Amino acid sequence: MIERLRAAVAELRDALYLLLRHYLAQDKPFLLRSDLAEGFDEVTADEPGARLRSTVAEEMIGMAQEASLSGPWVYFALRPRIGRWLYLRVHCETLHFDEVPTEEYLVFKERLADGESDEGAWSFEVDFRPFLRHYPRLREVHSIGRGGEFLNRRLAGKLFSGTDGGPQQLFRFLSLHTCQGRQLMINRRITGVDELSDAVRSARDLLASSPAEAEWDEVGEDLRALGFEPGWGRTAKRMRDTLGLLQDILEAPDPGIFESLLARIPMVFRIAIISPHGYFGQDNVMGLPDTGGQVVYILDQVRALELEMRQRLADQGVDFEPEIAVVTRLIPENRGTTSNQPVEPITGTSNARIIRVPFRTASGEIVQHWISRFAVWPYLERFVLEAEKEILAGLGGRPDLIIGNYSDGNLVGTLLAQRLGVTHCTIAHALEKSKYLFSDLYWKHNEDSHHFSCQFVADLISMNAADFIISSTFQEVAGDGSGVGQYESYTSFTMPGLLRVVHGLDVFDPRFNIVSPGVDPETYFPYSEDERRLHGLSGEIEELLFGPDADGTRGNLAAGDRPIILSIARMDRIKNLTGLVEWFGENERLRTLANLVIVGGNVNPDESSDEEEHAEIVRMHELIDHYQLDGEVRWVGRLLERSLAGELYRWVADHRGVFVQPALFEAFGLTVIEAMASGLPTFATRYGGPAEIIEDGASGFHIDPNRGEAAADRIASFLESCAEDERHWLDISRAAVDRVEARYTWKLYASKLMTLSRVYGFWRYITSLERSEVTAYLQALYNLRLRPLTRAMEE
Ligand code: UDP
Ligand code: LCN
Repeated sequence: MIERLRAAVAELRDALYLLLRHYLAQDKPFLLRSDLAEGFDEVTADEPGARLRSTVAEEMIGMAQEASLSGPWVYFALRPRIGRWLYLRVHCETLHFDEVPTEEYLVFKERLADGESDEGAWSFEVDFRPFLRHYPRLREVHSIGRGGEFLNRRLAGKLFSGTDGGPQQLFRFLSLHTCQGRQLMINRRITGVDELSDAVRSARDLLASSPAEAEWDEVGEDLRALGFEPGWGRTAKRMRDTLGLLQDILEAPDPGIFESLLARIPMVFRIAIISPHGYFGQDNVMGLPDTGGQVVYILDQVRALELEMRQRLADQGVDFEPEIAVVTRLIPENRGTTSNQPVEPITGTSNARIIRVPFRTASGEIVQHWISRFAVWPYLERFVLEAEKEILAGLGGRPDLIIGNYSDGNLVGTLLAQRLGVTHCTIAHALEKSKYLFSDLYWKHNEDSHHFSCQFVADLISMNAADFIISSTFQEVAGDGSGVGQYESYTSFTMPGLLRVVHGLDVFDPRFNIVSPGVDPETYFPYSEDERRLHGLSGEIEELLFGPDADGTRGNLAAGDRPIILSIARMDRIKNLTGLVEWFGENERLRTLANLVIVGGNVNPDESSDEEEHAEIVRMHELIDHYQLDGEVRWVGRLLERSLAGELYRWVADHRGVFVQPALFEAFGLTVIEAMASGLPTFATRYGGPAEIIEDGASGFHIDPNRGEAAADRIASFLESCAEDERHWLDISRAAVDRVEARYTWKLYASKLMTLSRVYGFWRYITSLERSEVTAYLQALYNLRLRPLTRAMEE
């Protein structure tokens, strides 16, 4: 690129000069992708600028994510392809282009944001590249997020072909497994690989002559004499199959067979899932501050994991009831929830429970009230120590897997996993860094309210410490052709005066795995499955939609026969419910076609304790007044129980309505898959997960929340075409249901996660994967950067 740019300068000199002057004339230190594209369009509207069209200069602007400007210099951050970055600078007088190292680009940004100072010269620079030198790395974009698959292929090949003594290592690994003090898989009679091969042969012969359904009681004694223990299968047939997988591997290793064998090894009996912030409970918590989809996700995840673990153990003939603990914060001032109870069994499971551990002050007193997720940092170390004891006692032993959630849970998970030596996975749910523009560069501006200093350093630590990372979508990791992925935004960034991250994360890292969440099929199922419907709730739904405008609701739908445009969300600014009301208010066509129903927030601003929510509530009232929407909008300011929400989606579908998710950005968007699973045509933001969940025009529609008019027009045109021909509605509805059934189910999720935990658990044992070096570096980062920050918050 740089050579082509240099070569083009002679011919395009005037036009390039104009473009750069145009950018500099905006007098802003930073221009975003959209600003750069707009500027390019303006300059190229006439000659001589028009000569830049279809040249390398246009290509460069097409790749640019950002420019940093301080005359005469313009620096560009280019993203030529997903996950690949290139930094250039150009002198606007000489038009000389140079490629610059990442560090230099970051230093330039720091100067623009923070002014010239000597501080920059001594900045704490973080670079994880040296640790990755010998670490396997993906090459192809389409492999991103399929790390488990890749790692298994790559390492299995290496392990069994080289001098690493693969069979010997596998033998040692098989001898490791126990359950409640009982040996599993192989016992001490087998002392080496050759004996193992012989014993496998004999055991398979023996099992071939046993009845296929014979269990351990019948064949166990003979197998034990050969050196085997339970864990190979419940029935003789399955034991023989599993031994066959091992035999194949010892004969001629194949990564696929190897993964099948690993997936069967009884390795995961107990799991600890960490989610400290917010009100974590099973009832009456939705809509309380910091309490949303993450809670829904974890509770559904637990149920699915328990089923999957139980099934896998049973299939392998291991008699153990799996144990799962969700570890969260105990909040004495519980606001009508169970958040003050130390232990709460999780309904729909046999053995899973919520364990609550309080936050304590430095002097050991229990903190009584809720604390914003942005302010939890000083409490987490003490939480870790207390949680560790509770987990060990509650689970009756060490967990085999720790799953962290969100920045705080991921940090706690990291510290616990290090202390206990356990396989560890992280789930981000929503990375705040990409939600707020320049939240890294101008971190000091939000420090008192948001403490992004702690959050981003914590993210960096746990992302690099995790054995594997679960992401809900591809775009969460690596974005798409035009936008940067949420994880990708940690590749390099700077927080002036705190950290200069030259290389923080690599989206080609094989630790990333896309494992998408699902919907609870008992609650969210298609409107057409009439026999499963909760018909008893229809009175309550009609009251909710059409009952008198009372406490907790605003608006009364005058034309009750129109289809409904439904939106359900917490009332955060980013969810943009007020934006949707504004689009609706502005669009006469839409207003004559449908009613709008908003479920979220609280109609009474005085009942909101959250500043952002309060402002949104006030704005919502202003909009309804301004556009005089009381007869066309129904605002339900209370959160609905799941079963009622499920039936509401279906009721709206019965009446050929649609669902709209208008967020400015949505990390994943559980409501989107819930609505789709109910058969509701869904219009959802093109920023974030929904862009990947929905195939535009086929299983729903993408909308741009920054172009409300176009979004409202698109909804109106769809409703018009459905009024003319119902098949339009039916086609999208069917495709939405199919899409969710094929890709977003908890069953798929649990199966993938259980296989991954075994794959990474195995490789964690077999190779250190350079983790000891990186762990030492992370400990330094933790002690030298994060701890002082969290300590300072306490003073
Ligand atoms: N939800 C609910 N009742 C409500 C509003 C929301 O049960 O009145 C649930 C909703 O069904 C979804 C979750 O809250 O399961 C919101 O998750 P999402 O991923 O859409 O957004 P988040 O709140 O996590 O940002
Ligand atoms: C947090 C969010 O913001 C949502 O986009 C996700 O759907 C939810 O967590 C569950 O992962």
